[in-house]
Amino acid sequence: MNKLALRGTVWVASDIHLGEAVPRTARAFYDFLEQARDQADALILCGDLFDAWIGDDHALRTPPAWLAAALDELRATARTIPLLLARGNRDFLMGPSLADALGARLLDAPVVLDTDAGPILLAHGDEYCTDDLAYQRFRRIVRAPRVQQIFLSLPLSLRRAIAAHARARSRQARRAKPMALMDVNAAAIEQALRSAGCTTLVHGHTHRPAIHPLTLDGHTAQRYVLPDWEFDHDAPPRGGWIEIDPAGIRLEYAKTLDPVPEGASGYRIKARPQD
Ligand code: LP5
Ligand code: MN
Repeated sequence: MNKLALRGTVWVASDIHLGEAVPRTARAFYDFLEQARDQADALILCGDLFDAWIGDDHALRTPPAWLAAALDELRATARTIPLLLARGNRDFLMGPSLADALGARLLDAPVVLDTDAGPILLAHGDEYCTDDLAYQRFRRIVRAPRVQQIFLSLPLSLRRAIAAHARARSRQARRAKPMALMDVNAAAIEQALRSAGCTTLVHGHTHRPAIHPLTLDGHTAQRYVLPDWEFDHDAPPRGGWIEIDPAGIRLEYAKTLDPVPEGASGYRIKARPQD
């Protein structure tokens, strides 16, 4: 099991799903990044930062405007505090070229974080949806190094078409799946915590933010689920993160500001003392 020591205040977010059709989500996320630079000692983005990632080359050679803006914001953050990127089921193809271009560090999750709030198992979370056999089969295929090597060797246009097809198939498959099937499996969670020697798990992916107490071999444990970010389509808007520091672990949600400060998204992620 990978381990990483991170001292001080660590913020963790996931499932922002940045893409060209979510400008308000991007704006709120950039507010979040600005505040992370002010208030955190390190930031971990724990998967599905991007709605789909088809290889570092397209991003670094000719990024579309939305992606160039996102890369600038991420680069500015990595210049200020350590920025760690873990992969999700949409952006598992993020690679070292992207990390290097951002000044960020790829984080090979699941990972045990040694923090001031104690040891924490951190994962994107899709690996724990073990009841979803079709997804786990898909995951095994697309995580295979040879499959990725072939995919990344394809022309960009073909990669875009395959990703669009996979997205369409996934949307269609999800409509036929019961919600419970697309959640984490309790036994998988217990096994993961037991193997990691942890009683705290932080993950995203399910878009079901919550703090779940559980009992693990007679000990109390907690499972924190990170919020997804959506400020463009659904109401009410949603976003949030986990804050880890010597005082413990807190699940924080984006708060809508009224009145909206000039030039801001209207969703001050965390009220500063002067707000
Ligand atoms: O992503 P989301 O939220 O819709 O649902 C996920 C699971 N689906 C996925 C698939 C992704 O959305 C696909 C987009 C990836 C883009 C980048 C990579 C492109 C290809 C890379 C090749 C190396 O993750 C969904 C879960 C759900 O979470 C809840 O946990 O249920 O799983 C599925 O829907 C899987 C389906 O059951 C089967 C999907 C078949 C897709 C066939 C694609 C063929 C092309 C693959 C090329 C190798
Ligand atoms: Mn996900």
